[in-house]
Amino acid sequence: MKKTLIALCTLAVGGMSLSACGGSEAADDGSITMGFAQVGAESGWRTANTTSIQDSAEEAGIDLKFSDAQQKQENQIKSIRSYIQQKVDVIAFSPVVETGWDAVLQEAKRAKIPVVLTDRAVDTEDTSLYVTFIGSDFVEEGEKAGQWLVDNADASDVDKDGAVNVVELQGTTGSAPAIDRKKGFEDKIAADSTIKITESQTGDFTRDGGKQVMEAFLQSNPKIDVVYAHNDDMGLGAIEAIKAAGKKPGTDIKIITVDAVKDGMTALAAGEINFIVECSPLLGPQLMDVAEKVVAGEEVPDRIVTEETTFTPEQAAEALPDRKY
Ligand code: GYE
Repeated sequence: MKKTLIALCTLAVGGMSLSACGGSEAADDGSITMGFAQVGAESGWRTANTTSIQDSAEEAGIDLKFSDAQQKQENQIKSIRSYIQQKVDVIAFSPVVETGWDAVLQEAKRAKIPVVLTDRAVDTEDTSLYVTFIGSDFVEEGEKAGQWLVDNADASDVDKDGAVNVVELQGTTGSAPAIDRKKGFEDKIAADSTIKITESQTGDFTRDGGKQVMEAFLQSNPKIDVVYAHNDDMGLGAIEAIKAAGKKPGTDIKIITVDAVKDGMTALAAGEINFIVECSPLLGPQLMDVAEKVVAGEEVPDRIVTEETTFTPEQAAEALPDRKY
């Protein structure tokens, strides 16, 4: 399905720039201004994502206004409002949580500024509020993690008591990747009745959050066979907690994570993580390409899915020398 876009055309009259279609206004030199409202700097993934966006904007000659919301929705809303006031040509953002965006997106729509979602989705009935969503299929990522466990459950049950006890470190509560990675994982492990999620709490996608939640899990659970962390950073925090409890990560307790950033891949190659589902943060080039098309009034697909793979320890060791992030 394609969305037809209204061309955002500009007219230069007597040295002034007027917007012929109302709303957004390209600079006189024809260059594009993008306002980007980033989630924060919570993880290695996010840092790589920010670098990708900044580098690709520079390469494309797009003037980027960038803000870091420190994982707070109200900060992202403020940034988006300020981009509307500044009459940028296009707004892009990675919504920290799924719900609560309709009002500000209506304001952007009224100002005729197109909005591109990157990385995370919003939950709204009105899909006319954004042009397209560029990012991963998080349900599929959760499914890949769950399928690996179903296929390797025997090896994960270190006590051989017939039960595979999984603790889950969830991403930010209410965020698309936390909701979808949980769902995909649960759907797959349902095929094996010996696998049970015994604990599930948010570590907010941070290393410190993962460490603290894992410390609490270790204290209250005598038998943990598997950690499923919604990102590498929380898995890396869990590794610290497991070591501090005198156990061997990857051996005494199996660890499955999502992302495949360099630190995660290093721990995987060293056998401290057992399996990583890749989630690519390199969304910058696609975003700039889409922004150029949207501002030019061209059609773009309403969903652009990122291609990604999975890694075992051997595959991580092979991929690491060329890993850029
Ligand atoms: O997996 C995590 C980050 O939204 C896909 O956010 C992104 C997630 C990523 O903090 O590391």
